[in-house]
Formats: sequence, C-alpha cells, structure tokens
Amino acid sequence: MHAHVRIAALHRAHASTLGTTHPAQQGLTFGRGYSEFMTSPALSISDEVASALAENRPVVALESTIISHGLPRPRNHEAAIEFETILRDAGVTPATIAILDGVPHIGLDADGVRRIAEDDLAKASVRDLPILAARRASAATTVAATSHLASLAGIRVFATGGLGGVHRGASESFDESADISTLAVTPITVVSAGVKSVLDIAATLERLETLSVPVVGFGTTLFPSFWLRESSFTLDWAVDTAEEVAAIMRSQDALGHGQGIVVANPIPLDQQWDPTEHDRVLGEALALAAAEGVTGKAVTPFLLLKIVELSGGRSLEVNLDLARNNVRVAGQIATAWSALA
Ligand code: PSU
Ligand code: MN
Repeated sequence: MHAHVRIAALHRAHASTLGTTHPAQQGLTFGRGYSEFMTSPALSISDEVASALAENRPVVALESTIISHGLPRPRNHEAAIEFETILRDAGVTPATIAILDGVPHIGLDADGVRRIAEDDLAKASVRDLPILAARRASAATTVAATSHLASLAGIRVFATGGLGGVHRGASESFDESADISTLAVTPITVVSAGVKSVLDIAATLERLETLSVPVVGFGTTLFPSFWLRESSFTLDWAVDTAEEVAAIMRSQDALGHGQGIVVANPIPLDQQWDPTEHDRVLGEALALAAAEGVTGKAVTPFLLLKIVELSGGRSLEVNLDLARNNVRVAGQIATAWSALA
C-alpha cells in the first residue's frame, strides 16, 4: 500500500514556509484545491515512510544511481539492502528513491530494491523526471533527482557516497553535475564523503560557494575527497555532532532561501585508499575516458566502474565503507532533527 500523492502546483518552497507539515500531507490536505493544476505524476510514498514522516520519526533518503550505476553487480544489491538495514537498526526509516514505471517511489519494497540493483535502468537527473513519468519508464535517481523528490516528500536528510560536481575540463565542456545546482534550490541536508578526485574539487567548492550552499566538515576542516580522507581544500566550518547539524538546519530554515546543506564526512584514516595507488588508478581511468571519448552523463558511471576494475576491487571496498559511514551519520542527523521539531 502506498500513499499516492499528486504534486504539481505544490512547490517545494511550501516545505520550508509551512514548517513541519510535509508536502505529501499538504498534497492530501489541499488535494481538491490544487488538483485543478496538477499535471505531474503521482509520487508514491511507502506506508513505512509516510507514517514515519507523519509521526515525526527520523527518515533518511537514499539514492538509487549509486546502486544502479555506481557499484558493480551483485555487490550493489547487497549494499542497497545493507544501507537500509544500518538505518533500521538505528531506529531510522530508510527511503530509497527511484522511478519505477513512471512513478517516483519514496521508499522501496524488496522487489523495488532488487529492481534498482538488477534491472538495466536509465540514470535520471531532475530534468528527466517528467519525461520518465509521461513514458511510464523506470530509472535510478542521481543525487539531484533524489534530493528533489525527497524534498517534495518532506524528507530533510539524505545519505550518499559522493556528490556530483564540476568535472575536470569543465571550462571547455561545461560538464557540471546538476547535483550542485539542485542543492542550491532544495532544502535537504546531504551527507557525502565530499566529491571524487576524478572531479575538479576546487571548482566544485567554488560553485557551492557561489550558489550559497553551506558546506560543513563533519569532524574536519579539510574537505574529503571520497576515497581519501583529505583533499588540499580547507572548509570554513566544521561540526562535531549530529545535533550541531540539526541546529544549523533549523537556522537555515529561518535564514536561508531554501537551499540545501552539504555535510562532508571523511572516511576514517584506517579505511581510506592508499593515496599512491589512488593517484595511479585515477590517472589511468581519466586517460581511458578521454581515449574512448566518453562524455555527458556517461562520464561518472564510466569512471567509477573503470576505477573498480583498475584497482582490482580495492576502490569498491573503500566506496562501500565510506557510504556505510555516511548512512550512519545521516541517521544520527535525522534523529537529532526529529528531536528538534
Ligand atoms: N559519485 C559517486 N558515486 C555515484 C555518483 C557520484 O561517488 O554513484 C552518482 C550520483 O548519483 C551522482 C551522479 O548524483 O553520479 C552524478 O552524475 P553526473 O556527474 O552525471 O551528474
Ligand atoms: Mn555531467
């Protein structure tokens, strides 16, 4: 059973202006009044997620592109299940998000989780959502699309592996992930291990600054670089606890313009990838992408899977460790957030 909610005229700005009532509830509450303007497809919120939100219990959104396109099979399916289990064990409701048969699903059942791991799904960013819906197609959602949909459902915390960002060579290619521009207009707190060193980290941080998206280090003032605990880039702000993040979220609701918050959570030192090996593999993967002429939205999945291959699987273990770590921290933040509200 799912709550089918039609949302179109219901802009996510309502989520912040109307406080704790989540938009899904507003969609139901305002059902008749809004229905004349409603043209977009139903959002299907699982009963588990809907009741957690209604009762103000902690919920963490999880993305599906990391499962469909970021991790190799069959480890991706195990990982999808494990991320949800980590949250449930911490008393937090997981909301894995994907588009199934044209319907954005907020919270998947076991078969939905299997589908994002095993089916050959398209990769959907925010701009793809209406097209997929109209065609009743299925797709995995990126950080951008997951953030957008989670926010529409009233979810405030999201865990991923790494954020998309500005690609190397973007001054020529203009290849910048919509993850960045979406976070500028979406009130969600995303826990990530920074951005991968396949990207231009400096440019990514500059864009986040321009777009007024706060970036806080979780127990660090150095921006992490995904497989590695550190990059050479320092952050203005660090927090030590999930409660501090929740307090920032509350202040952001009062003082922000509806943008998100990036929590940069570095992998523990003893779990990080060997930096020399990292640099070698990265160089090879980037060279291969250039040689094979990979462009557009194929770039990120190509690099991720090549790097797993070229590292003999080592990068995968690190990727899984950092993602688990992010899921745990996101669970703590969601718990602190629900205690505040
Ligand atoms: N970074 C990772 N793992 C991933 C991705 C990024 O470490 O799986 C995925 C996320 O879904 C992210 C997307 O939103 O890649 C960014 O793709 P693009 O650069 O095409 O926007
Ligand atoms: Mn791109």
